[in-house]
Parts: sequence; C-alpha cells; structure tokens
Amino acid sequence: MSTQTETLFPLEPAFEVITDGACLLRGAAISHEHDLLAEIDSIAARSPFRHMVTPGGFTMSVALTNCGSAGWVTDRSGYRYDCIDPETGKPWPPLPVCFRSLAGSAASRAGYHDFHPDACLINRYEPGARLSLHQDKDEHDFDNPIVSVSLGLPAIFQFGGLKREDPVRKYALNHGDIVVWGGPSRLFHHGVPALKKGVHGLVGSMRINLTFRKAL
Ligand code: MD3
Ligand code: FE
Repeated sequence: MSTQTETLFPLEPAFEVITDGACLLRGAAISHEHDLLAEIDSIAARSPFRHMVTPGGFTMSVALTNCGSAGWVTDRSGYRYDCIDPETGKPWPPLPVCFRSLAGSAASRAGYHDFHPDACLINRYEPGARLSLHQDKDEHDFDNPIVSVSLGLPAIFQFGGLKREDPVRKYALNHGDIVVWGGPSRLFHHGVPALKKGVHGLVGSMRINLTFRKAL
C-alpha cells in the first residue's frame, strides 16, 4: 500500500497520547461491540451487577461485577481482589476469549507487549452514577498497565496526577473507546462525574466500562 493511501485510510485507528504512558484508541472496540455485550450479559447472568459498600459505609452509585480468576470487591472491611464472588460464593465467570484478545491487542498497540490480565472489573453506570477521584492501587504490582473499554452512553473522564490536589484534565469517552494506562500514569488519580441521561442505540440508558487488570 502506498504511504499516501495509508495516510488517507490508516490501518490502525487513531491513537491519541493522553500523557506519558497513557493513550486513547478511539473506537477500537466498536468492531467487537456485539460480542462484548453478549459476554457481559452472560457474565451478569452468573455474577449479577450489584452496588457494593465502601469501607466508609457508602453504597456505590456504580453497579459492578467481575470476570477472571480474581475480582475487585469492597465491603466495610476494605478494598481487595477476591477469587470468589461474595454474592454467589462461587468463582467469578472466566475471562472470555474476546476480552483477552481485545485487551492484549490494545495493550500491545500502546507499547505494553506482555499484558496478561487476570481480572476484568465491569462497571455499570446509570444516569447520575459517578466514581469519585481515586487511584487504582489494589493490584499486586504496578508494572502492568490497565486497559479500559467504554460502551454505551458517553461519559466525561477526569484524570489528575499522583497527588489528589494535582490539576485535573477532562476527556470525553464514547462507545467503543479504549484507554491504556501504564508506566508513569499508572497511579494517576481519575474519576467519572455523574453520567448524563441519554439513550444509546445498542446499550440503552447506561454506560458500561470494562477495566482489565493484572491483579494477583
Ligand atoms: C487512569 N473506572 O474501575 S476507566 C475503575 O470509567 C475506574 O468506570 C472508570 O476508574 C470507569 O477503577 C475509569 C479508566 C481508567 C482506569 C484505570 C486507570 C483510568 C486510569 C488507572 C490509572 C490512571
Ligand atoms: Fe479506577
């Protein structure tokens, strides 16, 4: 293919550098939307979405479930990864093959070549649901990136720096967008302000976010 053709019709979708170590692959999950949503439904049939309680006693507005050999959980005793779904008493559903391959190829494109996630946290936002500014630091080591896939309604994504007080930048995350966070950005604070009302043609009135992690 000529370089001119490649410039007009790139083989790779747009790749936006957010900050050192982090990049945004706009629309990179769209071609897998049906597979992803079908897998999410079957995961939720086995390990339902639920509103967990934080150590401080607040019920999260975001509903969540997990798949993989470990899942992120919170209750009055703290945040942690657990191999057992506390709601069912059984292991979380396994990571579907299409989840693994999508996460692996997104990480590779961002320059993280040996990403083998063992956990996928699935967040479900209904209008008004939000996630306050936090760091993801319950994982065993921070050398691995986190890959995030957004589906459904658009959200504003905020991210700051290593300190909670660092200035915050905002990004719109749309259906099919994938973000890879690693290296110097791995411990940056981030959050999602209240989801606006709306209807997405395929997903309905919600937003679903998958985050792939190497937890254990
Ligand atoms: C930046 N989820 O589950 S994904 C979470 O949209 C979480 O549901 C958000 O934050 C969501 O913990 C944001 C994007 C994301 C994930 C991990 C990060 C951004 C990150 C880790 C470090 C820096
Ligand atoms: Fe997070």
